[in-house]
Amino acid sequence: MLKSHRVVFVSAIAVLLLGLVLGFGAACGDDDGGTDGGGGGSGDLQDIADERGLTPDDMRHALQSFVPPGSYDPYVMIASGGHSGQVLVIGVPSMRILKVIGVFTPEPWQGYGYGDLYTEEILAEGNREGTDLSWADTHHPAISETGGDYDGRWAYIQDRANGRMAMIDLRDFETKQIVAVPNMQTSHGGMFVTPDSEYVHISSKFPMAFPPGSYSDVADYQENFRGVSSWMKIDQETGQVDLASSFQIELPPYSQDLADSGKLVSAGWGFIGSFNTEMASGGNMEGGESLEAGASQNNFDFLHAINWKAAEEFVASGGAEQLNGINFIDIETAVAEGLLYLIPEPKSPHGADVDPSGRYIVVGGKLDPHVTIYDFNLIQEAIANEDFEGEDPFGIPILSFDSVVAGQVEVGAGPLHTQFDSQGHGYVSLFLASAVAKFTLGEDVVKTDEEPFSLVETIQVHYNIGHLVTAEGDTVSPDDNYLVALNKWSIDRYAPVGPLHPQNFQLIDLKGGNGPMELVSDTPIGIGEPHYVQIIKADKLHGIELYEPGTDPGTFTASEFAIAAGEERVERDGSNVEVWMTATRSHFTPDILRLRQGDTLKLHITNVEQTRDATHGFGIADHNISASIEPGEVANFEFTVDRAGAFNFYCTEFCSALHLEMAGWMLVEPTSVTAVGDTAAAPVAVVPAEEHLH
Ligand code: RUQ
Ligand code: CUA
Repeated sequence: MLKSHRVVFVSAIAVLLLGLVLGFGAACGDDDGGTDGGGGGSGDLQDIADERGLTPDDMRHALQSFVPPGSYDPYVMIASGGHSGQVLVIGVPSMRILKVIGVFTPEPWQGYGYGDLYTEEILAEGNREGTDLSWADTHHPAISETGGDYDGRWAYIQDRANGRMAMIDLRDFETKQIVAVPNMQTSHGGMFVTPDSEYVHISSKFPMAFPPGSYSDVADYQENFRGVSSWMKIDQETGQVDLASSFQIELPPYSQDLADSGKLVSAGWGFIGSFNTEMASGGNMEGGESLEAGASQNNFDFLHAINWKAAEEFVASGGAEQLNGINFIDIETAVAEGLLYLIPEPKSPHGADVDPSGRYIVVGGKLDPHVTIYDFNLIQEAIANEDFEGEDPFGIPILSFDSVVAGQVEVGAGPLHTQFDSQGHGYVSLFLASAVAKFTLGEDVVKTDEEPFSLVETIQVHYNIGHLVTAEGDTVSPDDNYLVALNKWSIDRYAPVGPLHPQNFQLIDLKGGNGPMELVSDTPIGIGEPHYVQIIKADKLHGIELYEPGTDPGTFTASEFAIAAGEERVERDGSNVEVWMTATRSHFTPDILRLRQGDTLKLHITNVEQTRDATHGFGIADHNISASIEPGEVANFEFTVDRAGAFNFYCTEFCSALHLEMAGWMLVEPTSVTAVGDTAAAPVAVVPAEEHLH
């Protein structure tokens, strides 16, 4: 991939130079072109650059990120959509948004949560008892892996705000499952998958009052609040989570933070950072200090090291309890079984990232200018030698800091998250410095002649970077070409669109890991605040072009409600009306639905097309119903018509020349009509709907 990227790049440069020499493009007209600086009017490439005020660097950057019309990006980014509750799909290097996937928030274009039954069921599954959520704060997506490499089958994303997770099928890029994770109110650590997608991990952000469902004052934080680390079992056929085979490990009431999966040498382990080991709980108007101050006292918080493989065996042996439908291992048991250890991490840590070799775990310190790099082999030795510096208030052994640290690198102010290339480099985001710092890991993985554990170079970004990502950066074999900085603030980078500014994704060229890093492009993201993203090689994705005829997209199997053209029918049984409808360019059959006020309508619509992109929408006026019925798909609706009237329905996708004509009527006859002059409502005979229907 890297090679072909280089070939494309080199040939693009060649074309540019050729263009400059030959002045080609002159065929488009040899005039002076536009004088308004708008560009595009004139022939010679240098003229275009001059007119638009582009420097040679700008021109090179344009070529580095340009993907010609009709060509595909070599990479696809699966990005969190932040508090939009959605997931974004973005091409790299063009940074073109390909799709916004409806996940936790209803999405009308995709007909997600607007009457279509299977999507409404998915959204409803995410509601814990007594809740009715229609948003989420999506943070960290995880693409499924085989052998530690992305395999392009499924993606997972968690809801920071509500302790939930969702699964997206990367065949149709649609959400198939939302799980309200038991015993967890908020979430942060994860999502990450284990190297063969055995589990997808999610841990709590803030601890919750335990047992779940109980009340406790935060004055009793240490006694009554707990966090959890959840290992959600992935069904290898569907990619969905099987709650009954999943398990949780109880954690102390610290704020568990970013987390990552071990791989290769560290396979079978997971790592979760934390802050607020002070167990502060706020109270700044009650004579206490704010949470922020209380949680920043200690010089060290704890990286949690979890042996999930051993925990899995413990659960299989029947050792776990049950807590709200999930296998549950309490702290005491986890300690006794050697499943849980703590490792000191300096000053308000953030980020916990395992390098491609699986040996190094890199932690940033929000209030410390260093990244701290732990060695998994040393961690194993310290555990074997019981090299502990004590235990925390919950009896969890704390490994001695000096025995497990491989190195520290001073990288700059506010290090958060680290990504990797294949050359033994880490790239860490510096929130306070608004920069990305590149550093080296241990000598066993450094493939250059740079010093191990040293700062290589830094590049400025704009501004306040949170996460960053390299292509295939969470796998055992990252690529060395692209890095994207996910900046929280854009300040002055875009035309003002009011006081709420977009986030800014900046594409950086890594030059094969050999640097110097070069800023290539800015992309505004005006859809919530994305946190993490992953970038996968596009050729690992196998998105389908069409559904097989009559598919239920919820299960990817044949729908029992599918019909072929000519099989349309209407059946009435008392006040229950069931309609099997087809959609094709450019009509619905039937195109009149005759109902009586109070009827319950079950409507099944099959899109009988098998032409790529021939999607039909379905919207009914005044009913909050919007469906997207892709070729081959069957969509189902059920609702009671409680208002009389003649309601127009139509195809919401511009599908054909006669798309505007692709419409019909839902006629809901009143059950009673008040005649003019009547003083009281009197029932008036209406034509029985059956007579119309059959
Ligand atoms: S965490 S930057 Cu979820 Cu760093 Cu967002
Ligand atoms: Cu079908 Cu427009």
